[in-house]
Amino acid sequence: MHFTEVTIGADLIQKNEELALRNRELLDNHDVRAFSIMGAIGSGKTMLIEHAIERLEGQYKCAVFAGDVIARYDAQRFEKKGALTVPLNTGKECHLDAHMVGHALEKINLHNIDLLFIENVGNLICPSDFVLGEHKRIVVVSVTEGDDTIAKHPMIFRISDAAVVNKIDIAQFVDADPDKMIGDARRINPRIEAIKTSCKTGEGLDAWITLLVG
Ligand SMILES: Nc1nc2c(ncn2[C@@H]2O[C@H](COP(=O)(O)OP(=O)(O)O)[C@@H](O)[C@H]2O)c(=O)[nH]1
Ligand SMILES: [Mg+2]
Repeated sequence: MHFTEVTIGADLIQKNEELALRNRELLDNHDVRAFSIMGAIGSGKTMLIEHAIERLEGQYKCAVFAGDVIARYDAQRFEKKGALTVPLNTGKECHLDAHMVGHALEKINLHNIDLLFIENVGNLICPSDFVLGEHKRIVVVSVTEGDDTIAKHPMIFRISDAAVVNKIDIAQFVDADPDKMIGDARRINPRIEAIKTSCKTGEGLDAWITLLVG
């Protein structure tokens, strides 16, 4: 039997990287700093961005690309906070890619923006391979996913610049050790900035803001 092998993945990822470079150039030309916010479903990505918009109001003009299977729910939350928002429906796709982000960039006036948050689809696997043109890749997990969740998903922590362990206010109720999670992230990626936060009590939110604009 004769096989012709086709490697689709590598082509796709290379094409994505080219488009991401274009996005990055566009952002740099307009002095816009972009954050990719990745992480599990329900880990607190949207809420962390909401806090950032609130705390940075008056100092930085923020925009958000709300990426989700159905994006309007988070998009409405960001709009309520006064941020320029573009919902990005991914349908069956489990991650954003540079092509989608490129189109979203065409929809906004970059002259009016200082910071751009790109909330990715909630999961710890698919977004790893797809750079978007962002300046900083941030992965969010919460204690409710189990304190072994970082050890079980090393790849996304390897490629991220920062990790946020959120919902520390309820760690004791789910038998999770946030310090173990921080330790796992640093073991997997010694260069990672790792912080603990609670969007409910406000603990760690100063560090969250420093991580963004410090
Ligand atoms: N107790 C607690 N709940 C939180 C915290 N952060 C977010 N939540 C809740 O977790 C749920 C999911 O948050 P959301 O920001 O929508 O998560 P996303 O899916 O990652 O965007 C919401 O009900 C939030 O109120 C936190 O620090 N502590
Ligand atoms: Mg969300």
